[in-house]
Amino acid sequence: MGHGPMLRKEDARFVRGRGRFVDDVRLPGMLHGAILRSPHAHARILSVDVSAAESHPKVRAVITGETLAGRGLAWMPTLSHDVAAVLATDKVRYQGQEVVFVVAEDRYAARDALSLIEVEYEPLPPVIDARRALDPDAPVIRDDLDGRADNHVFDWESGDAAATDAVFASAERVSTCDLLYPRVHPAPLETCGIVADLDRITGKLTVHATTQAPHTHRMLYALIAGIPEHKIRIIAPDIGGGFGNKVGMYPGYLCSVVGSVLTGAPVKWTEDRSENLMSSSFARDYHMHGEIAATKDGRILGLRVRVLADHGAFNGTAQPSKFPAGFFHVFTGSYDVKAAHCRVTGVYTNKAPGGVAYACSFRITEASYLVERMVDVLSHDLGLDPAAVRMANLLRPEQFPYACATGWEYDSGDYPRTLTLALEMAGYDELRREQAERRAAYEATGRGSLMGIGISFFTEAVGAGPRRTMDILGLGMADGAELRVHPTGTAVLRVSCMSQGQGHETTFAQIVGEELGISPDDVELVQGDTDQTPFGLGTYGSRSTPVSGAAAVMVARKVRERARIVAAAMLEVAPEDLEWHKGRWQVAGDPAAGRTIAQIALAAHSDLDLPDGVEGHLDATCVYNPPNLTFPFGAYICVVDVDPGTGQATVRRFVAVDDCGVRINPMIVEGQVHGGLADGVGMALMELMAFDDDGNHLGASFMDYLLPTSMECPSWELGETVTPSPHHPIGAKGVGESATVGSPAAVVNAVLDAIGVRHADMPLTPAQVWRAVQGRPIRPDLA
Ligand code: MCN
Ligand code: CUM
Repeated sequence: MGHGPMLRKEDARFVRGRGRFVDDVRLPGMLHGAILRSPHAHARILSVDVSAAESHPKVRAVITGETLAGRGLAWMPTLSHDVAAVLATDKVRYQGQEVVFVVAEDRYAARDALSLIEVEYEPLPPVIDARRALDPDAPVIRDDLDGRADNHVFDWESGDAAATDAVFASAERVSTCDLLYPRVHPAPLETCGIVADLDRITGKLTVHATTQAPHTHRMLYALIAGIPEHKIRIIAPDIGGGFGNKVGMYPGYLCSVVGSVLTGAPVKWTEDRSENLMSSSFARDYHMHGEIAATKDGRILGLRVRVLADHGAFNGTAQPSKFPAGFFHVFTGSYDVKAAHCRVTGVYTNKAPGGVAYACSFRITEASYLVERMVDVLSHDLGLDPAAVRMANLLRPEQFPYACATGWEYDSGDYPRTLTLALEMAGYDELRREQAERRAAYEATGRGSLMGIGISFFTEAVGAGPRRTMDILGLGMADGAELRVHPTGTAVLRVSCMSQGQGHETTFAQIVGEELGISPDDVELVQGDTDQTPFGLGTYGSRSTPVSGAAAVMVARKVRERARIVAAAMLEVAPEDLEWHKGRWQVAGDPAAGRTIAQIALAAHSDLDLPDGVEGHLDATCVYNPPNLTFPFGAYICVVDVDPGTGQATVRRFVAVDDCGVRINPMIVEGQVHGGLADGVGMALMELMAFDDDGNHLGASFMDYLLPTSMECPSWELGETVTPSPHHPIGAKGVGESATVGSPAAVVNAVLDAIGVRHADMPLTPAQVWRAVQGRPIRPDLA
C-alpha cells in the first residue's frame, strides 16, 4: 500500500510554479530590509554615520550595532558555544559581515539608503590562510573574547593515540599525504530570507523563514530576543534547497525581527546571491594530514590524522554539541583497522563562519574523502590495484554490529557484496584493459586522451541521535510525531522535520499508508509550522528518515493498536483474537470477519460502545529517541577521460551502488543520489570559495563559483543493495547526503589515476590538472 516509487505529491505545485516560498509571502504594510556589509576582511570600525540614510523619505528605521547593543542584541550565541556579531560594533571580521540594517518601504529604497551610510574603517591585517592563524605574530581576530591572545578555537581528539602509535611503529609500510578539502558552499537556489511580524497587541512574533529546523529556531529567538517561546510561531513554507545552509541563525533574521519591533510592521529580508555566497554558512575548509599504516601486501592496520579546521571568524558550526569536529571521527570508513586516532584543531580566520553544511553529515564528507584518498595513496605507493586493496580490507558482514576504533557502533552492512556489484556494473577489468591500451597509445604517440578509474567506498553515520550522547543547545535529538485519522478514514500526520526538496510530503505519507493500510494519497503531511507540529530538532544530517520517519512509523503503529481495540468492539471479539493482515484487523482463522482502518475510524467517532478506558477517536502522539545512528554505505566507481594537453577532465561514467537499508520510495532515493553525485562532480572539478591575500572573496557569484550542470554530469548508473538497519522500525537508513559524501573521492581518484599523479587537491580544474601533469606545484587558491 505504501512503499514504492510513487510520484512526488509536491511536484504538482512545483512544476506549475505554484510553490510558495518565503519571498512569496506578502503581508499588509510589509517593509523591506537591506544590509550594509563590510568591504574589509578585518578592520576596526571608527564611526558609523547613518543620518543621511535616516532622512531618506522611504526609510523607516536604521539599525546599527549600537542600536542592538542598547537592547543587548549586538551579539548572539552560536550553536557551538561561541558568540557571533549580529551587527558589528567594534570590528568587522570578514568581508561581507553585517554592519547596518536599513528598513524601508520597498526593497529598492532600502538598497538606495545603504549608499547614504558612511562607515569609517581602520583596516587591520587579516588572517586568511588557516595555516598562519596560530603564528605567534598573527593578528588576534577575536579580541572581543575575554583574555584571548590567539586565534585558537578548540582542540579535540578521538581514538587511542598510544595504540595507534604502536601500530604505526611496527607497520611495514606507512604512507602519508597532506590533503585540503577546500572551502565550498551549499549554494541552494533559493537564498535565505525571512518575513518577521511582531504583533504589538498580542505580543506574538510570527516568523516566515527559510529554516531546516523550525522548532530549534523558535527556541533560539526566545533565548536571544527574550520573547516567550509560546509567543513565537515559526513558519517554514516551501524551501528551495537547504543543503545545510538553512540550519543556523543569521544576523538578517534577527535584524528583521528587531525591525518589526521598532516599526510595528512586518519586515521582509531576502538575501541576494552574492550575500548568500559571501556570508552564509560555508562548508569544509579542512586541512588534513593523513597517515595510513599497512602491511606490504596492502592490509590496512591503522590511520592517524591531524586536522587544521578553518572555522572563519565565529565558531558557528551546527552539530551535536559534544562533537566540535562533527562526526569526523568516523574516518576509519569502511575498513577493519586495529587502531586509529585523530586530532582536530579549530582556528579563527577572517572569513565567514560556518563549516557544517552542504550535505556533509556533520563532517563525514571530510572523513570519507580523507580515508578514500589515503587508500588510493597507499595503493599507489604499493603498486597495488585500489579495488583489490579495498576488497581485502572491507569489514565483513559477520563483523556487524561493528565497534570501530573511534567509538561508533556500525549497525549493519554487507560491504563486499556492494563493492562486487559496483565492479560488475562498471565492467572493472575491461575498463582497466582499456586504460592500459590508451596509456600505451598516448606514450607511443604523445597524442590522445588518458582515462582513469576512481573508486570510493563510504560509510556514513546519520540520524542524530541518541539523546544520551547527542544534543543541540542542550536539546536532546528526539523527534515528535502526531497522527490523526478522520472519521472518513483519511489522515493527517504532523512532524517536526522540514523538507527542503527531499519529498517528505510523499514519503511520510507512504510510511503512514504502509502502516495503516490506506493510500498515501489519503495522508496529508503538516510540517514547517511550530504552532501546528510537535517539537523536534529538524532536517539535517539525513536524520528525517532515521528519526522523524521512525516517529511516524511508531505513531502509526500506536494508532493501529488503538484501532485494534475498536475493531474488537465492532466485531465483538477480544483484541487478542485479531491479527493485522494486508491493511485490516481480522479475526484469526476467519478472514472474512475484518475491518479496515476507514471502517474503524468511523466507528471510533460513532456511538459504538467502547471498552472502559478507550476514549474514542483515532489518533496518537509519540516521541522517538533513536537508539543509535544508522549507517548507510555504498560503492562508487567513476570513469574519467582527461586531455593531458588542456587538463580538461570529463566524467564519462559514474556507477553508484547505495545501500540505505529499506527504501521507502526508491525513485526519491535515486533522485537524492543523483543530486549528491552532481555535488561530488562539482566539488571535485569546479567548486571553490577562493580569497585573495587581503581576504577579498573571489567567488561571490555563479560566474566565479561554478556549480555543475547536466553538461558536466554523465547519465548516472545506479545500483542498490538492501541491508536493513536492525534498530530502525522499518529498517530504513538515511540517504540524503550519501552521494555528496561518497562521490568526491571517486572523481578525484579517477582523475589522478588517469594522469598517474599520487595526489593533487580539489578542485581539479583544467589548470590544476595541467599543472599536475607538468609536475608543477598545485595552487588551490588559483584554481
Ligand atoms: N528515503 C527513502 N528511503 C530511505 C531513506 C530515505 O525513501 N531508506 C527518502 C526519505 O523519505 C526522504 C528522502 O529520501 O524523502 C531523504 O531522506 P533522508 O535521508 O532521511 O534525509 P532528510 O530527509 O533528512 O534530508 C536531509 C538531507 C540533507 S542533511 C541535506 S544537506 C540535503 C539532502 O537531504 N539537502 C537537500 N538532500 C536534499 N535534496 C534536496 N532536493 N534539497 C536539499 O536541500
Ligand atoms: Cu551538513 S548539510 Mo545537511 O546536514 O543539512
